[in-house]
Amino acid sequence: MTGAGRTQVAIIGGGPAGLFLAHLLHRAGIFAAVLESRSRSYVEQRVRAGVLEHATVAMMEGLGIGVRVKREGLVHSGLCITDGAAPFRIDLAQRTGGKTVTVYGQQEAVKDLYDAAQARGIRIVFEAADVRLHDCDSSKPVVTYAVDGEARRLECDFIAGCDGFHGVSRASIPPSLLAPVERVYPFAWLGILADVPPVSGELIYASHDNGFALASMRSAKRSRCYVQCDVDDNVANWPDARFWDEFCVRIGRDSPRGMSIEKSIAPVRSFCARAMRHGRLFLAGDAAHIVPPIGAKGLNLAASDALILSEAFATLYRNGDEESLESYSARALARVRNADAFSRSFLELTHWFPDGGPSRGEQRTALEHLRVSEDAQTAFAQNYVGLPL
Ligand code: RFL
Ligand code: PHB
Repeated sequence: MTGAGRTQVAIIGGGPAGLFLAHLLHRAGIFAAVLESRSRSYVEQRVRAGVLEHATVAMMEGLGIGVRVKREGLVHSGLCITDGAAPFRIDLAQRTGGKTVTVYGQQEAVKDLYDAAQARGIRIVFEAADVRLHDCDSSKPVVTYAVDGEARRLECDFIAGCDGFHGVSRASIPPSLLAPVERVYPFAWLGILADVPPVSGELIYASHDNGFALASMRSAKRSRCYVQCDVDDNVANWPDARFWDEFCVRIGRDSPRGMSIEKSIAPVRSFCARAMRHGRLFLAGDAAHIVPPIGAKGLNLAASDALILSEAFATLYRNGDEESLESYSARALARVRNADAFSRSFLELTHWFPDGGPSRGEQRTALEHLRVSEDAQTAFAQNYVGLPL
């Protein structure tokens, strides 16, 4: 075995969770190395999240990587919900004492995190193949991997598993501890990206007899739009013309249309590990939990996990106190459960359920309640902009 190395925290995965953690640790003077299985350009081009909570933007600014998100991000102080006929607006800022969200593509945030990591000399290994975790429950964990066919070994004090839902880290937590709670919904989201101006300056969430639709954006010239589709549907069944027709029916108005530059189907699921730690391995982000995308919480939870974990490591390295490491799972999971409950109730308000879910009548009643009740709008807005860290 060649290429041995050592660091304090070995971070597996260079998505938002791993990159935020690497920067937070760097700021705390803790050495970390990130092992990412893909190339940098692949990760930077993966179309994912779009909505950043105010606390996530504040974290980026605090880390000195907030210049572009402040300049190019679109600040949203409200959003629209419609049942296709009677749209209403929820004023996020008014109901939360001035808080807003920022629409800024995940790829852009990831680009900013990589650029700053490079400038700060944070170690990132791209295209790390065959990443394996060893001895996580000992005092000397090790990660092995290969680059260009050459085997390497990284010794460390701790491993942070930030490798997303399909990564390898979670498998190192014994099933009896992990004991995840999982729910797979009987539908998926078909999303497209198109270089046409968004149909509205604010996001529109539509609950229609045909199913859910969401009008979002990435800039004043680029739209990001979704429709609920069957769980086993295929993008080949959705030529652009069909997509736009159905999208317009569901949101209840006409929209600028254009050729899609990306089109993909993502399942809607909820998954939550009961424990995010085993010995010296800590999970963060999608590696430990997935929430339905409607609440726009996944990337924000990845950022808050990274913050809570970095604080625990900083306390340990500063004064040897392990208590905050022990409370990491509980602190992080409290936020996740809240985000999952919010996303699930928003899902039940807006999606067509083939069976076992709320009826249209129940959804209409709940939508009407949200339309007229100030308390319901305040609770919704507080959850949407994100609870304090
Ligand atoms: P990621 O982003 O999946 O990154 C994990 C990284 O680990 C790498 N990896 C490995 N590296 C080394 N060895 C291995 N064996 C590895 N296996 C994997 C991967 O290549 C990758 O680079 O997880 P992370 O960092 O936890 O970040 C989570 C977020 O990406 C995710 O929660 C969000 O995208 C969810 N999400 C949204 N979140 C929001 O906060 N706001 C939104 O508006 C929002 N919209 C969305 C979303 C997710 C969606 N989909 C695709 C389900 C909209 C959609 C449609
Ligand atoms: C997105 O723009 O990708 C997006 C926006 C709002 C959501 C989910 C996804 O609730």
